[in-house]
Order: sequence, then C-alpha cells, then structure tokens
Amino acid sequence: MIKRALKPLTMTTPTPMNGPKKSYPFDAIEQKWQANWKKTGLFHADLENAQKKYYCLVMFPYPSAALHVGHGRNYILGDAVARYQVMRGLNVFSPIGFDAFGLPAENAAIKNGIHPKVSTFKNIEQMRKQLNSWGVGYDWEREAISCTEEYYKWTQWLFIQFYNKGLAYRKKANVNWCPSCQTVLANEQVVNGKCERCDSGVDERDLEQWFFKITEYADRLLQDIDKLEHWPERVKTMQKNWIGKSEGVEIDFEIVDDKTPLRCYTTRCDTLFGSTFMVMAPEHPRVAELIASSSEKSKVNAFLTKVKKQTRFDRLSEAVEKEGVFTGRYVMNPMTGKQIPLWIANYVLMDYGTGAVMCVPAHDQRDFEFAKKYQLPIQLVIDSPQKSLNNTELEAAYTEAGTMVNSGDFNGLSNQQAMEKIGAYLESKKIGKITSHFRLKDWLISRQRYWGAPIPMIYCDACGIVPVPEKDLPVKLPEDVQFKPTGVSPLAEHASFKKVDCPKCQKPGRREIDTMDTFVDSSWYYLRYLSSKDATRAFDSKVVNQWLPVDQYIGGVEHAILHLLYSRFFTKVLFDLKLIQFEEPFKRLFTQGMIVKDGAKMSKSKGNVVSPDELIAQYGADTVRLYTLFIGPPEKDAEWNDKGVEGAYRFLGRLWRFIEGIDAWKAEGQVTAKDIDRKRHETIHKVTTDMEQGFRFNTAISRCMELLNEIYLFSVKTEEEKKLLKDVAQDLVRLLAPFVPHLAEELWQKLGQKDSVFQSGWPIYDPKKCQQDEVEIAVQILGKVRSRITVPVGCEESALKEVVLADHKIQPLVAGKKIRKFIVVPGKLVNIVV
Ligand code: ANZ
Ligand code: ZN
Repeated sequence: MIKRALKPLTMTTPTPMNGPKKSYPFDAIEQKWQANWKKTGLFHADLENAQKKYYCLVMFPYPSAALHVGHGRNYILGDAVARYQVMRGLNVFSPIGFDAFGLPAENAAIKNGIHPKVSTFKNIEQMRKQLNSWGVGYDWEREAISCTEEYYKWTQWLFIQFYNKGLAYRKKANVNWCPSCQTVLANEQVVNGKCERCDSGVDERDLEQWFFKITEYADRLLQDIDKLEHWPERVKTMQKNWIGKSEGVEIDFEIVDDKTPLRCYTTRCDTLFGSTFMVMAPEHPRVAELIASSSEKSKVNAFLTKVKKQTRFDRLSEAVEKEGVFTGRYVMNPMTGKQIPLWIANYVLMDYGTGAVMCVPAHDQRDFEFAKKYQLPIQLVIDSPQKSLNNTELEAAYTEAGTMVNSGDFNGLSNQQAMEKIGAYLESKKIGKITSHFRLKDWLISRQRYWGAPIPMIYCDACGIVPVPEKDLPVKLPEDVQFKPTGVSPLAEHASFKKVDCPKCQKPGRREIDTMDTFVDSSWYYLRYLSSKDATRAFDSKVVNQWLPVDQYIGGVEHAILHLLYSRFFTKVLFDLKLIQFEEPFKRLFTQGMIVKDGAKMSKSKGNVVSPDELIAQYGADTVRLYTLFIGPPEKDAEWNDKGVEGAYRFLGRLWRFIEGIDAWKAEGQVTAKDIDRKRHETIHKVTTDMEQGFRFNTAISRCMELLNEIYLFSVKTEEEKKLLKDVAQDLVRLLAPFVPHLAEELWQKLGQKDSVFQSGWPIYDPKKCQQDEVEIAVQILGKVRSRITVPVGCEESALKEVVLADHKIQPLVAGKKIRKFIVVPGKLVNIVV
C-alpha cells in the first residue's frame, strides 16, 4: 500500500469556543483539520508515480454566484470517493478548476460595467472558500482556469492542430442566432426552438462560421459507446440518440426531360412501389434549374419566399402546417415506371439525407396528410396481417409490418424481407446505394462575443486563411474594451486587435474577431490538470497516458450529451494525432441527481436556495456533508429537509460523546463482546460493498449508525472488552472518515493515534467473525412448519436429527410413524417426510 509522504502533525486539540451549547466543538475542529490537510499536503498527488493511480474528477464549475447545497452534492460525493480511495492506499489525483469563460460574465459586464475578468476572479475566490469550508480536498496546486492566458494559449494551439488536420473549417451556413445573447448557437444549444441560456426564440441567419468536423467521428463515437461499461445506460442512450444513426438507401429517380436524376434518401425502400410523389427541400440547389421553364415558376417562387420566413424549428414542429407547391415537373418511380409529380414542401430540410424524399402516403403519416391535402394518389403496398386494407378506405397511414402487395415480384414477402431484397436489387441495377446518415451535425464553435478564447486565425487577401504561428500564441484577449449593448463583440471595435501582418507574406492582414464556444475549453481540461503549470505544451503525453482514462468522473446529467460527446471527440482526435494513447477519456461516469427544495430546482428567482454558509456556521461542515450523503440514493433527485440536517447533527454528537467517554464506558445492555465484534465485521463488510458497488453512501452511513446503536448497548467489564471497544471505535471512525473527515481525524487522535486517519488504511473485514454461533432452524413436517429450534452453526446432520426428533413439539407428531426422508437446508430448515 502506498503511504503518502505527509509531514508530521504538530497541531494540538482545540478548545471549544464560547457561544450556544453545541453537541461538539465542530468549528474549532474543522478549522484545525482544514489547515492541517493543507499543511501536510493530503491531496497533493504524486504524478510521477502512477502506480495504483486513481484519477477522481468532478465536472469543473462555472464561476457564477455563490454555490448552494445542491451544487455541494457533486463536490461532496467526489470528495467521499477520493478519500475512500486514499484510505484504500491508492495514489489519488483529485483536481479542481474553473470553466471561466462564457456569456453570463459578459452580459453582466454590459449591464453593470464590471469587467468579466474582475467578476470572474471574484467569484472564483468565493467558490474556493466555499469548497474549502465544506472540507472538500483538492490538489489546488494543479488548479486550471480556462480564461487565463496560460490555459487558452493551449486551447488555441489545439484549434490549430484541428485546423491542420482538416477538422476545423469555415463555411457560410444557415445558423441559429439568438437575438438576445447576440450570438450564434450550436444546434445543441437550441432547445425546443429556444436559446438554452436565455430562453428567447432563436432566429436563423446565413453567416460565415467556424466548425469542427465532429461528423467525421460519428461512427466511432457511436460504436465506442458500447465499450463504456461503467456509464449509466440512460446517458449512453442519450448519446446514441443524439448521434442518431439511420440506415437506409439512396435512390436515384429519373426526372422527365432531364438528364441528371434526383437522389432521395429513404429508410423504407420496401415501400418504393407505393411512392406516388416526390418532395424536395425549398433550399435544394436544383430548384431554380428545375422550375426555370416551368409553368408553375411564379407560384413556386411565392412559396419559397413564404418558407424563408419560417425557422427550422417551425418547419419541423407538429403545430406548423405542412405545406407544399407543385414544381410542374415529374420524376419516374424506378419500380413502377410511372411518372409521379415533383413537389417542394416546407417539412423537407436540406441538411438531412439528400434533401429530397420519395413520398409514400399509404405508409408514412406525414406523407398521408400531405397527399390528402393536395389530392395526390395513395397506393398501398403493405397489407396488414390482421385485416386486409384498401387504398380508398385508409384513414391514416399504415405504419406497421405486413405482407407486400402491389409490388411486382416482391408480392407475398414480408416487408422486412422486401426491404433487403429491394435494397439489393437497386444496388445491382445501380439506381440505389445502401448507406447511412447521422443526425449529428458538425459542431459550430465560433461565437461573436468577447469573453472567450480568440480563434487564432488571420485573414490575408493574398494567402487566404493563415493560422497564427505557434510562437505567437496566445492571441491575447485585450482587456481595454468597451461593453456596449449593441450586439457587436467589443473585439470588432477594438482599435488595434484586428490589425496584424500575415505570417506568410508579411503584408497587412486582419485577425479573426470571433471567440470559441466555451465547450471547446471544457473538452480538454482533464488533460491540462496534469500539467497545469507547464508553459511549453498543452499537456505531457507521458503523464497523461499513465493517468488517463479518468477512473471516476462525477457530474450532472445535464452534461450527458454535449460536454461528454465533445470530450470524447477531442480524445479521439488527439489519439489520431498520436498525442495520447487512449480513445475514451472517462472510464466510469456517475451522474448525480438534483437536490430540490419545495419540489423545485433551487434558483434565486424562486427564492428556494439553501446556502451552505449558515448551515455550516450552525452545525458544521461534517453535518452538512453527512446529511447530503444520507439524503437518498445519490443518482436520484432528493428534497432538502432542514430536520434531516438536525438528525445528522445529533448522530455526530452521539458519536462524539461515545468517544469522549470511552475510557469510562459503562452501558447497560444485552450486547456481548461477541455480538459487538460480529456487528463490527458485518458493518465493515457492508460499508465496503456499498462503496465498491458504487456510491451507496446513504446505506453505508445508516449501517454505521446501527453499529453505534449497538455500541450504546455494549456493557464493558473486563480489560479485554475495553480493548475490543477501542478497536470497534477505531473501525467506526475509519468507516465514517470519507463522509465526515474533520470529526474522524479528531476522534482518531482522541483514540490515541498520531497519523492522519486517511493514512490508516481501510478497515479489513474478517469473514469468520461475521458468522453467528447459533442459528434458528424451522422444522417442517410434510412442508408445514411445526416447530423452530436453535442449534449450533455447522451442526452435523446426525446431531441435528437427534435434536429435531427429541423436540417436544415434533416428537408426538412423528411418534410411531416411519420417517421416509429427512431433508436439510443448512442453516435454514429441516423437512421431514413421514
Ligand atoms: C420513404 C418512406 C416511407 C419513409 C415510409 C419513411 C416511412 P430517419 O429515420 O430519421 O433517418 N426523409 C429523408 N430525408 C428527409 C429530409 N431531408 N427531410 C425530411 N424528411 C426526410 O428518417 C428517414 C426518413 O425520413 C426517410 O424515409 C424519408 O422518408 C424521410 F413509409 O422515405 B422515408
Ligand atoms: Zn499573406
């Protein structure tokens, strides 16, 4: 077991402070031990030594206002895990940092004129204090803050590596624009058509933007999800759905009087015979050409103007009417050879599939409604196995499985069989290609805002886009800027920021003024922690390869999609760049539930925020920690209840009084030395299992409470019993140490120990001690319980038989009868067949 090289303890026991009577002097104890851990470097990891390494990571916080008890759950859980692993003898690395760029600080600057840098560092200072007052231990020397030059230099460097690999590119795109935040948003940041941050309705604009080519990794990101054994299933499902792989066929439809066919994408090629019209997206690049000489041209153009005003969200929304217009042109169904009309419809989007859809109104509800509305033909091709359908009587699309009809050679097959056969047929005739599409889009990473890492690119009229040379990094974010509510980034108006010479030809160029999405910063911070002071590189590959993947990652489920997907993407790119040797960053993931108050998420506007500060002042950090861990299964949401805090406090007082009085312990109870020793080993066993089987802190704590209850019933008489009591007390203190570290340290010292309790190792359980001496056995005759007897554990069958047959209830029932069978279930029951 690796023992940490801690400096010796020199501090003395505190004297209780004056003031209202307390169950125990927590404030002096907590101050003492917080100072002590800092001094002895309890959480300073030896990164050179990755043997028995354990990387425990909590999602780094955004430095907003003060933390509340709901935030605390995350850090307290992480701390309990880290401390437990330290006690198990592992070399634990538990770092912290701040995700410090972002819009809220900038919006506040516009509102009240305080520079984002000033407010951010003020918040960070406050959060450091709060984390410390909870007794949460971190390796503060490895702190990383994403808004510092030392950090964002490397975010910029990584951007350039992506660019050089062809994974960062610029293109004009129809993007989501939040009119209130005055910036573009990634698709991921638009929730139900609204800005994820401020809830305003999102518009669309055509703008030149920077993207990361995450789609190139879609397949790998999807496939590797199944390797994440220790991730919650629901997170994995969310990631899978987000990537959204769909498998189908791209089919070419000849256009009447045109040489180039129109390609559509379908997941249901089995329905091809039933395709009675085709629709294309209004922004499809071939629209202009196809309507150029059409009689419908002016109607089509009017429709296009109308659709332009609708947002992507509206067009996909159930509530918005599906509308279309006939182009005047026809395409040929490749199976039936029939001419079918070509339409344009608002519900077809250009950025999915091929932007054209073969419509099958008999089997797709959206197409069905469209066909009814515009009186387009409906052709059934799959019949229901229950009740035979017909074209004219359909009231809705038939979307279930069934048997092929009206489909030439494929009639009579099941539609699943037809799907395979028609796909193969289309491929063999070279009119179709079996393929797949992803819902995942490239990641839009540029933002028209100030408080972010500048994108390190230069535009030159002669050379085009040129990356900033590595020696010139970081591109510093200027501080002398004006915050005006105009919607233009202060960088655009800065006197000198834009001015720069082209690194290639030295002629005047201009700097990119957009900054990066903060999700870029948070996609690699777990690597930076290991080299947070290194000015020469983003991270040390050697150290990173030894310490990653992260052994335990802990955070909120709200990051289940974006942050985790982006971090996985970064890891895969860095792997391909040969900078790291692993492809997944986080081995185990735990997503904690929310702490709610009065049934709602804590928020300032609802006025239901519980601040830890007063609670810590009143009861101490250990009480707040104990209650937070005891509140319920940590993956579930839980209601905060002040009465529960009192309960936790009372328990710690009871523990304190026991150990204060241990030398003169005299309890009046039934509990014997044997009982207490058994209970102790049982408790060690169960608490250890709770910890190992993942985060069952609430049950672990209640087992410790039960052990203390038994202790209170243990009457100590002999010297041996006195010694046993001390041993049990030591184990109890060690078991509780990850949860209530300050009190545990203090009690450990009171029990005569000199080193930190975190150096004492995790208690070991002795299975032999858990065995009971005697067991109660049910005695059945012909399956009916007739008596219960008590026998020694491991009692031989012959001896057991003797006792059973002599039992005063059994004896008269078997007297004079022949015993045909004597069945024994060891330790549980006996069944006699007479
Ligand atoms: C014919 C068909 C028949 C379809 C049927 C479905 C049911 P997923 O599963 O999400 O990939 N589609 C294709 N491209 C589209 C676009 N750009 N905009 C709107 N819809 C589009 O969906 C694939 C299905 O969505 C495709 O399969 C196509 O309709 C439609 F009984 O083709 B289907
Ligand atoms: Zn140039």
